[in-house]
Amino acid sequence: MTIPRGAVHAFRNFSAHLKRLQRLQLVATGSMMKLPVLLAAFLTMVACVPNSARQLPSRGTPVSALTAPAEWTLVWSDEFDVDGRPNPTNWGYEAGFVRNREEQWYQPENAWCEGGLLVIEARRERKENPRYDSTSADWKASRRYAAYTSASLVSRGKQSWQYGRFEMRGRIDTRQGLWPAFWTLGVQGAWPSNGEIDIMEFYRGMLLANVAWGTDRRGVAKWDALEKPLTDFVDPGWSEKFHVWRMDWDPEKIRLFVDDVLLNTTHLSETINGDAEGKNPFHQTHYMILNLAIGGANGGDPAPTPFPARFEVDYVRVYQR
Ligand SMILES: [Ca+2]
Repeated sequence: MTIPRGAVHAFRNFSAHLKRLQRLQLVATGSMMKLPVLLAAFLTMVACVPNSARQLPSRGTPVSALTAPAEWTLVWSDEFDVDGRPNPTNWGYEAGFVRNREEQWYQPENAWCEGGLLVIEARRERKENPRYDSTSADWKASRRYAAYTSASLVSRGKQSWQYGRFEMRGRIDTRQGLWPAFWTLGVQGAWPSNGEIDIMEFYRGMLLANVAWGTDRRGVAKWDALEKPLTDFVDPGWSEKFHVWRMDWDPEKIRLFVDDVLLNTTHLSETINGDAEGKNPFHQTHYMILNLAIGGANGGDPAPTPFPARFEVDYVRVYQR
């Protein structure tokens, strides 16, 4: 239990008051009567401390105590400090087979909070596809089973932000077949005309720091792509460590960093969709996705890799100026 700061102040104030009374000889010093009187008075004063000062979280760091970088104000964060289900105010879930012909079946039970971290766990386990149809041309229906399960958390409809600093501290499993990501999509428009920003993405030995927007062909993106091989970091222990991925996004540009190393800069003067509408998808709010995909179009073959695999997230924070 934490003693509320307000209660400490109250006790100090009460002690000072008691000393004044003693000086006036209105309270007999050394009297056994003093203790219950003192306790009763103290408890009365504690009861008067405002609720806001008393109900500090029992664990974790209150948002107000986080140190915002100079010129930035913290506007939202999830510290994942409460064990159990991820906060439903912030996160919903993708379900089943979703994109890129990936191997995993997404389900909420592969994500939870534990010890201050969000854990997304990919497992090698068979899951029957309730949409299975052997005659279907759609890969999401033609597969009878998924050979893996995992989770994808989405802040769509819950938390979305336009411009600012987006920051994620996490640890990613970089073994073969794994494809973790922390990325954003614009709230309006069909992909890719809604705009995609890959703040953290990893597959086949590389970090990706990509921005994508629409072209004159439906479902075809224009990419400002950057690949950063992990070997560039010259650290054999890189994957065992936590790292900080960051986006600084303003009306002129998007800059993507890992551990303060700038990976990619995209100028928003160039990110006009090539479709008839010609919108710029980076002048709208974007929601966030945290997921651990397996295999599929880019992840590589997961077959030789022992499972489970985890993507752990210490926090996601959004700052604005
Ligand atoms: Ca945390």
